[in-house]
Amino acid sequence: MADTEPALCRSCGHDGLQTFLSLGKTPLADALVTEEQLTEEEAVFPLDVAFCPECALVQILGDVPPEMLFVDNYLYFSSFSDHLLAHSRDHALGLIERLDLGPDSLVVEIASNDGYLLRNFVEHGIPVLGIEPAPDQADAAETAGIPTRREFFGIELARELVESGQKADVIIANNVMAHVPDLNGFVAGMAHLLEDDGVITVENPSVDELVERCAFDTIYHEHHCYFSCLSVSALAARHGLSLNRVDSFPDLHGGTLRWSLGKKHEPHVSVARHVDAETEAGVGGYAYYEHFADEVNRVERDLRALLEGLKADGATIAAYGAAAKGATLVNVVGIGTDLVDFVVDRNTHKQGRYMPGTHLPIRPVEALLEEQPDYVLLLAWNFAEEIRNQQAEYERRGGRFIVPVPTPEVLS
Ligand code: DWN
Repeated sequence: MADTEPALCRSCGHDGLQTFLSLGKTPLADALVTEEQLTEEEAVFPLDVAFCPECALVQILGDVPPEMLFVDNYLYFSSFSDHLLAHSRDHALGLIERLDLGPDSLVVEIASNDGYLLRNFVEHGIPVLGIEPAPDQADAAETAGIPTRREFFGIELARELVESGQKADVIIANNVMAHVPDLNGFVAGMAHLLEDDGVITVENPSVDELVERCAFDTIYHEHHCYFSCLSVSALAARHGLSLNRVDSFPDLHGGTLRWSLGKKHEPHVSVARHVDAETEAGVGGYAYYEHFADEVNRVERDLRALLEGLKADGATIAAYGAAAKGATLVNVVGIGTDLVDFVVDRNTHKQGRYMPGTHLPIRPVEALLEEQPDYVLLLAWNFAEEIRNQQAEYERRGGRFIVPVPTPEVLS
């Protein structure tokens, strides 16, 4: 997009987008740096967030090529969170029971990662198809017995699958619809691939939770969109799909909604409940977002002051979770090795690398007990309970965790 042309809404094409937050130019959140790359210049891209007054979609401006985001060195594996695995299992078992799925059904997951969710359907003898362009994750899925197409999903792949005789009874799209540059092609593809009485479930963190928790760190280049029931409903209707159910998971990824879509208009009472709540809160209007930047500046200021104060008092500080959100936080706030000595992460693919931008070294979680830093900044704050349970010994020895949002604070 040339600088002079107005950005168009990713959903409805409206040309009057209203920018309400600029996080500057930041490196790609999942582009963890190897030792050899430390001296190389990292690609940085603007991170500006806008609201569409026509369809209420919140979105970032500008696109980064998907291959840069999800193929070259994509290190996110879903199976490193017990909480997410349990959530996914509940989701699968609920669908199997509610839709009476069996050996004649087909369940398709878009962005199936390492098979973390589809494995539950395979265990029940239900045919599945994973769609995952990241090679290492696709390898892990196929090793787990999940047939996987290694490409990005869109209307073209949907047409190819239908022409080969495959239509889906269930399409699952968790943490992916927010990630696609061609949003309408993606939704049109799901509608085309879906059986007439089929169900699509889409999960993403909700934009109102992002604003209420000041979770600006969940804004990064792979997250093109930040959805509400209002914007999902408008997007779905454009492709002949009805928003038929909304389920809420406040403790997943900082507040996730699951939207169930179908070709039949059969709205559950949860739809009106959530839409009315969003309307009442003002999620469909610019005023809801216009002071968000001030809140972000407050968190940046207070977090930096907290860390600098602890360091001035001679404390040692580490961090937990080489998360994409952690990359946004350390780069926007400016948290380098002057404040934080290292980051720990359970994902073995991330260990030995460095955070993008500020180059915090990433180590195995055992380093917390080896080094016993005085404080640990929870970059993966969305898994605070799971991590604190896992690191009980660190806290028993006197270590303290810090959460960065909605207000930076040392946990007791
Ligand atoms: O959209 C996305 C969100 C939903 O998940 C993906 N594109 C990328 C990812 O974002 P993230 O990297 O911020 O997500 P997580 O899952 O919050 O990252 C947690 C990090 O913490 C992972 O690197 C795994 C790690 N972890 C750990 O080391 N020990 C996680 C848990 C639960 C643990 O016990």
